[in-house]
Amino acid sequence: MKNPTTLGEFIFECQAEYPEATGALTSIFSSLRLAAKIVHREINKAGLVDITGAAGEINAQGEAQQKLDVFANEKFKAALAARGVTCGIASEEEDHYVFFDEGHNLNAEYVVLMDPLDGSSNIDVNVSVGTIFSIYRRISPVGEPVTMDDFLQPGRNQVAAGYIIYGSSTMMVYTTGNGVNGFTYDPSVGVFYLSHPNMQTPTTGTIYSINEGGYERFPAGVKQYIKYCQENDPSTHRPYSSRYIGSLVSDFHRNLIKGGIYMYPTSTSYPQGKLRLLYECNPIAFLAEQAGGKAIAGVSTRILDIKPEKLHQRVPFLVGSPEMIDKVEEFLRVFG
Ligand code: P6P
Repeated sequence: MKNPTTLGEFIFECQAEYPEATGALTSIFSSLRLAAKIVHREINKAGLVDITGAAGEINAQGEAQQKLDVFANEKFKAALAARGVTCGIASEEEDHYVFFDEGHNLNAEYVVLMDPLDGSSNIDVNVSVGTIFSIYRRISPVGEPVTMDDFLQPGRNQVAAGYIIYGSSTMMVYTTGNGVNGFTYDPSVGVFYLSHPNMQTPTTGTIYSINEGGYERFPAGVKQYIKYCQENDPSTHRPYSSRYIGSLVSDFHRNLIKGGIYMYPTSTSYPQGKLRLLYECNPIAFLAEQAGGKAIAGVSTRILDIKPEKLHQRVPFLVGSPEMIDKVEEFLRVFG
């Protein structure tokens, strides 16, 4: 087999197709790649907390042990600030957006939104977690401080989006609007290799992912769809399989490859939904659509068309194989 393509080579080859490209996006991906390697290393020794010290304690080296989501946020923020191509970030770990006001970032044209470690509560039980990122061109004038409008853009404006999944292997999966590609990390050489070129999700599937413990609190249409998934009908390969890890990136990644649907609807506990529009739903929806899937918040409500109003806004989220999304949308249209 010829030498596998590395993430760096792939990004460089993609940039070469755009003579006008400045290399700024390439540099952002280089930052994300570096931070991903650092977080990968820290997560993979999390099981040794009693040696390295739990979050908030002083570890054997006399360093304050950070919660891993705080650690991840700091590493991604520092890596993005260091290259002079990002003028600001928004993060689940930051109440407000962060303006990179050092000189070399003032003329940067991109903003990055991220969930630095989604599902981090799963780390203590050794379940895979992920980093989710979303990249936009700023709309405020270059050279001036970023504004909230730079971050409150509809998801269809995204320049790029992706996730890093820290699972049985660490992978980066991303899109720049020309399909979805997956790269698997080889920690022995510190390189991400192209392992999943041009990822396309199956048009339908037999996996549904939802926290069924909330069943009584779901909208009627979601309840009806869950019952539909559970009915015995071999001609449509039902009953489907229920698979729910409790880690969005992991559930989405499995469904992206095998086909399936992930749902986090409104409920009495989360009347607006639980997941965050800007740095969870929009990037995952961009990936889903680029891989042939769909992502909606409800009937005739495409995630990528929602105009955000707040930085940490929550929305209902249904994402996955297009025929499965169409079916649950039909139930929502009929039953509400
Ligand atoms: P619940 C993790 O906290 C997360 O944001 C997603 O990664 C995951 O799919 C969901 O929430 C799990 O939420 O309410 O089912 O525990």
